[in-house]
Amino acid sequence: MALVSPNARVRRSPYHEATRAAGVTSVEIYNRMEMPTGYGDPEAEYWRLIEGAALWDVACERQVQIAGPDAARLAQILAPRDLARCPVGQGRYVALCDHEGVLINDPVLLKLAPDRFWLSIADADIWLWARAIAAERRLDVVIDEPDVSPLAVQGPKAEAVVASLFGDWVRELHRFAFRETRLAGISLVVARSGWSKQGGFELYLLDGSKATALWEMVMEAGGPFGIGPGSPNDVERIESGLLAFGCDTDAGTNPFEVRLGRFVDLDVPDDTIGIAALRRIATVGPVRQQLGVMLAEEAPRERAVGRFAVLAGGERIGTTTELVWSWRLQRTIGLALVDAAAVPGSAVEVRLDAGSFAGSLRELPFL
Ligand code: THG
Repeated sequence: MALVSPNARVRRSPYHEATRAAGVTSVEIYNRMEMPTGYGDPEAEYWRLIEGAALWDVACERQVQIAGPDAARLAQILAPRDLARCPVGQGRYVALCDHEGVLINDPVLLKLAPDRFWLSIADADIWLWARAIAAERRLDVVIDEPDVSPLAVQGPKAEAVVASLFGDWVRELHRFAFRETRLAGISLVVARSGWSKQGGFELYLLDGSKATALWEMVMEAGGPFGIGPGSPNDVERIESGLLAFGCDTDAGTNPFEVRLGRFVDLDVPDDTIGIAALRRIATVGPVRQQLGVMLAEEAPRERAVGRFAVLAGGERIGTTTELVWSWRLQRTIGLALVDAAAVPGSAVEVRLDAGSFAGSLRELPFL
């Protein structure tokens, strides 16, 4: 197993011992923390997510906590989505943008109290941004990273697993709704969320020293449902059209290009960062769009992470961002950022290291 050299800049997840014991074989670095990415059998891990229940260490989804009298104001300044009617106990998927309307993160925002929010962030330093904006606008808030470590239970059987631990009330939670509770003395937040379209929950552990205990309790409760270890799954997320910030986006991507327009409210207050730029882009239309790409049947099973040219009629129209082999579709599929004029269904050519392959553009999601 390739190991990351230990150093204080790359943090270990509090679930480290549990995932080691479960046989983790690879990790990536996300928010400067190790995130498990595999346990040695990608296909079994995929089918567990599609048909059963999977347990993911996603402690790297760190929480940027905004607390204090101006917390709600700062949240609205940072997020171009109307938060005025967001109730306590509800999360919202938000497209954080810079002043030019460029996407800088796509966190789940959780409203814990009228004056306390978490931004459950994707891979980028948002505490830095939030503190700078708060200081420049002279807001009365405290911004820090609390000891909170999400553990995801995903898959069609996740609800049964989580209900067996916490009770049937979890079945009533709508997407991104959450509740603070305890499990055998462990404080946590239970939320209906997770980076898959197979359904599931996230348990935000509020005390990292209890990580192994929590992992083991979920594994035990999940035993009858065939639960097993897994990790955020590239194949499922591409089939389902979920965005991977930093993978599908670059330093110029705006939310409209990557299908996040439905999470942007153009009528938020004028002091929301990026809103003027977003209104302009919404008027003239984005220049690129995210579409699926499916390689022809003859193309090899490919996993290609990175930007490979996509051509139509010999002209370069954009790049792929990630290609994977889909076990359900039995094709190599992927995501691409292409000219806004490109049409789903049309033929393209994708230039990979292994050669040039024919394919077609597809509407997202694939499934
Ligand atoms: N859970 C938590 N934090 C996270 C993630 C998570 N932080 C990083 C990253 N994932 C954030 N990105 C996403 C991307 C998509 C979704 C959730 C988090 C998602 N999207 C659905 C969609 O786009 O169809 C639903 C959105 C909606 O209907 O509001 O679920 O996974 N804690």
